[in-house]
Amino acid sequence: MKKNCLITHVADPDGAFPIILAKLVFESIDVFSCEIGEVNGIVENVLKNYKDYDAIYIVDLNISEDLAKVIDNSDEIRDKMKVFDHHQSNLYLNKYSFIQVVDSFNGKRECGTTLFWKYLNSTYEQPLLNKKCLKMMLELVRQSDTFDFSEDLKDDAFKFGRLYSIYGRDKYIERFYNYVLENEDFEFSELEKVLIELEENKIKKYIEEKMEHVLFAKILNYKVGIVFAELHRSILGNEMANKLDIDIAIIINVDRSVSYRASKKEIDASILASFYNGGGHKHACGSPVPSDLQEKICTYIFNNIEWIGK
Ligand SMILES: [Mn+2]
Repeated sequence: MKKNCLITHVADPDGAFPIILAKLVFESIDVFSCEIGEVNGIVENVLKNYKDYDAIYIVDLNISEDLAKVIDNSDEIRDKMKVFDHHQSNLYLNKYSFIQVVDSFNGKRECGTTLFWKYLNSTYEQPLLNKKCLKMMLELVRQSDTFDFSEDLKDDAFKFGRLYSIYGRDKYIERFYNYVLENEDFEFSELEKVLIELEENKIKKYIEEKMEHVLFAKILNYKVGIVFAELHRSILGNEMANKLDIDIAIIINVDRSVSYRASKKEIDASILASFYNGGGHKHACGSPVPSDLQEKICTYIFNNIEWIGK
């Protein structure tokens, strides 16, 4: 029997839930989790072994147009590829038959997980996909990923997102995969409620501290606030965009990438992200950091530095 392949990202629950869904449906699955900047490289590697796979799914990420063209030129590879993405800046890739970019459907915003669920549910007979607890968790992921909140679920959506950092990615996936197998309704456990409260206090402190270190500048005529942070980038970005007198909040994670957040209607932060080789949504997007950034910082701090191998 052949395997399936799933390529998704490590950033948030919208990259984790596709793995849970795939585990519920497929017996054998190879999972590749990556950063935005790594997608094309990972896909190119996977394609070297495409004959091993029945299907190759890419969820909540997209590939470059050059790579899309390569795939489109091979009937054999194209038939195996399926891309599910909800990022507006990738809508133009819909011209490729194997790429599906949907921002919203019937007035409801989609996320990578919901698009993948719809595909799996309409293609495979797997009753687990329709369990009440799973549908509730998918809705919580969708709301926190798209900020398309409903009054009754907004709090729970935030709380469910907190569990991603509390458990850590692997444990989070394990916990909610097992949860679907063992439960009908979704409910936070008593322990989770306590942990969420502790985590929320910790995040509040972290955000307050970061807000004191914002640098103000202009880039491409946008008034920006820049901060260095590795954690809670979405919450921090929204806090900055809403509370500071800026057009775009920029959060640099030296290890990973740059995040952009905006809240004003007339501001499209993805223009700035695209200018620096990234992309995403109008109000939430990202771009890669230069690969030699950390070396450059070290050289700037330590003018006598000499590099030695590992
Ligand atoms: Mn997403």
